[in-house]
Amino acid sequence: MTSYYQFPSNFAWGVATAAYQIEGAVNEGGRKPSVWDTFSARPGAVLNGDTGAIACNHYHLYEEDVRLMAQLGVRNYRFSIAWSRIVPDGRGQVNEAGIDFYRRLVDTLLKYGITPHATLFHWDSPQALEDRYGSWQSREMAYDFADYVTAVVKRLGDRVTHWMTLNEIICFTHLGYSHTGTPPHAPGTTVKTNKEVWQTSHHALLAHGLGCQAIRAATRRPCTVALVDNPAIPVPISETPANIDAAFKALYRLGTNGGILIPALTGAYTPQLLTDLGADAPEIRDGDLNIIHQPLDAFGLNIYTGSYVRASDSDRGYEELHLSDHYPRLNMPWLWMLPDALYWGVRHLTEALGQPNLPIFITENGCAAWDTVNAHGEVVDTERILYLRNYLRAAHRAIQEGYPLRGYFLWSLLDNFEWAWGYDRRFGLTYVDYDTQERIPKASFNWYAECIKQNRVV
Ligand code: GCO
Repeated sequence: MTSYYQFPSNFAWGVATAAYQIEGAVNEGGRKPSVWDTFSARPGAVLNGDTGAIACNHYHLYEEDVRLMAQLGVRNYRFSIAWSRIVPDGRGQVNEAGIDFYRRLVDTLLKYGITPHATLFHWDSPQALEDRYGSWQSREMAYDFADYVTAVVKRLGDRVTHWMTLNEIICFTHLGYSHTGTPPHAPGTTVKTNKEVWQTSHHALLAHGLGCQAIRAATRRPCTVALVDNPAIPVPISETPANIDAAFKALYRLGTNGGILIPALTGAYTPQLLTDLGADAPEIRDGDLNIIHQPLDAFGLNIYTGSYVRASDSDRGYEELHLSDHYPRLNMPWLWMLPDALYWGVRHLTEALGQPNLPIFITENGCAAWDTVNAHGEVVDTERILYLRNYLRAAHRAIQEGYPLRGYFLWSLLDNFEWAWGYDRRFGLTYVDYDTQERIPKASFNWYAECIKQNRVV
């Protein structure tokens, strides 16, 4: 019998989480507040007044959670390190108790044969730096980030060799500071001009570049360094040469790609973006683009959805197609079911950006479904299986066609604190009963375990 959708034997199967979304224990082990503690405490900022104060209590239950991963069969785990556990005031004194937590976690992972992939920043910046200079509004943030990275890599670089600098720059810059953006994101500061918004993402790019340099300078072992981004992914409405060409053009312009993905990978902002922004373009100092454009060992793509485009006679050469209210969605307003985005995301990086040898990891993919525990104590999340199966088939296609897709981290191991949506939206393979902290593997957990076991989409 033929086995369909078989993956290469060295394909890296994994799951992903982030510190503030799962750890809880916000006042323990010397941790000080992050902007997300402050933001979520503000009435009306987060749905139902939820905060990450307890979350999945992973800080205490990490051993149980690593056992869950072992049961799932993943050999790779992407998690994030909380800056304010390591350097509670944002700069200065290193808190060794914070390091110890991640050392315990990493050692447990290694004991179970699971490779740790650490993200150094997943949105929870120290409140102290928000108070001092407005976090990403200041260029100083990039330098403080690099010092924090040095502190981490010096201490954990003997056992962690896969590093990711920043997660999804657009979310903690444009969605955090934009005067037009909704929903609000931490820290909820509304700056006055679009130029100031673009300045925050420019500072984040600078932090990425300085962070890469800091990792390479501090590591004691050979390691890999990556950036994790969630670019807007143009998907040709049909695969004609003209529509494919339109999608390649759109990659440089859609969303904020031209000022985040493109400079990170090519060393230059999309020129037309800067022209269009005019006086709203960020200040880019001499040498910044060289710092930002660091050689990378891998690139992490978070892909949940995409945008359909087709060829057009306009100056841009493409047209973005509107999705109607009837287009299938999972349980988030932005979560359009668009599996081909995964294939196109990989292909765009390789082809449109001309990086044939850059290993690509899907660092997040997953969905919120409408999970409930049934009378038998089960969560039968068939919508999630439908979603994942189709996205993994698109991943398979990319590999079949020779694109360098090396691994996949499903978001997420557990239901968790979904930012401004609090605990209302569940993205986990494992259901979390927040009253008891009981973990209940969903049907999708068993489905994914079988995919990993058979090394194919089942
Ligand atoms: C991200 C987010 C995750 C979200 C997930 C679902 O990196 O996009 O960081 O933290 O929980 O994307 O919205």
